[in-house]
Amino acid sequence: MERGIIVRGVGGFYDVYLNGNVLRCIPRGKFRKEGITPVVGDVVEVNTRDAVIESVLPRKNQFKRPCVANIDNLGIVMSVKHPDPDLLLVDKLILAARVNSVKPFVVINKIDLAECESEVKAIEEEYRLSGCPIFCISCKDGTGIEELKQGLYSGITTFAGQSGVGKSSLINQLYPHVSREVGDISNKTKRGKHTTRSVELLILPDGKMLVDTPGFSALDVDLMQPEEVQLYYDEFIPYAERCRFPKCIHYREPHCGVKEAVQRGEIPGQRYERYIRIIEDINEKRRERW
Ligand SMILES: Nc1nc2c(ncn2[C@@H]2O[C@H](COP(=O)(O)OP(=O)(O)OP(=O)(O)O)[C@@H](O)[C@H]2O)c(=O)[nH]1
Ligand SMILES: [Zn+2]
Repeated sequence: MERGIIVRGVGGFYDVYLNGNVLRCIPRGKFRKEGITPVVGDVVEVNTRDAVIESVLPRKNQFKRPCVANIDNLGIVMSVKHPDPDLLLVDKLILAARVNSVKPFVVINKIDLAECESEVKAIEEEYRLSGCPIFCISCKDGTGIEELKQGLYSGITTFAGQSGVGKSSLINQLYPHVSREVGDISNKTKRGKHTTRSVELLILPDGKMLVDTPGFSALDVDLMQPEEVQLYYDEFIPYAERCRFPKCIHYREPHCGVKEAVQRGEIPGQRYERYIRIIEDINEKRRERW
């Protein structure tokens, strides 16, 4: 029995990556009765003699679109411009990642379009204390791609972000072996983007893995408790102990160490303001539900 990872499903078969090779396997018959459906990213035990998947190990996390399990890292991609960065979405994706035990990192793409260095610096500054590694790249001229490759954590990485920021371009840069579809939005829709191709794990030469289809949902954030959100903001940690109230969520409470740090400019003000927006959005959604 050997342990491997499912990298793709092909009409009832599963390709399992084990010992540096890919073996096409069939799932054990009893899976269907037991209601077990293996998915891409699953860690499985394989009887290599018969190429049969004997068991699926418990999942660390699982996502629907694309349907993958056991994501380790999330690359949150934005572009300097075209489109302008949606920092609220970036913040929500950081949260959604951390809630699901996924390590987030930030990718600022299209730096070739920046008119001056300070344009990129200003975006970087927003996330400097967030605990997320930051990579500044251009998929157009290749700047920063090598650093990103080196800096990629081990395990399975997926990319998410607004439409048009360059997620597919980045996957092509990191895994140039197969050409994938990159283009303007209208072109992709015309050809029925992502409807025919199912999700796959791409194995990089050093064994790190990429999900070939971008996507990750920030929706989970709406279901969080407002008190819980602050736990995922690394920038609050050094100041929260100065709050007068032990349950301070750094919102309307007086004598708040975090708000004082924002006022002194020690925590990026806009990142804090977006935190408040997230709290208020959650409160709003809760009111709608009750
Ligand atoms: N100038 C510039 N353009 C880029 C860069 N990276 C990607 N693009 C262009 O941006 C457009 C969108 O790129 P995609 O890779 O399709 O973006 P995406 O995030 O996968 O988009 P969706 O599939 O809609 O989510 C394409 O026209 C790319 O050629 C870059 O670094 N610089
Ligand atoms: Zn506080």
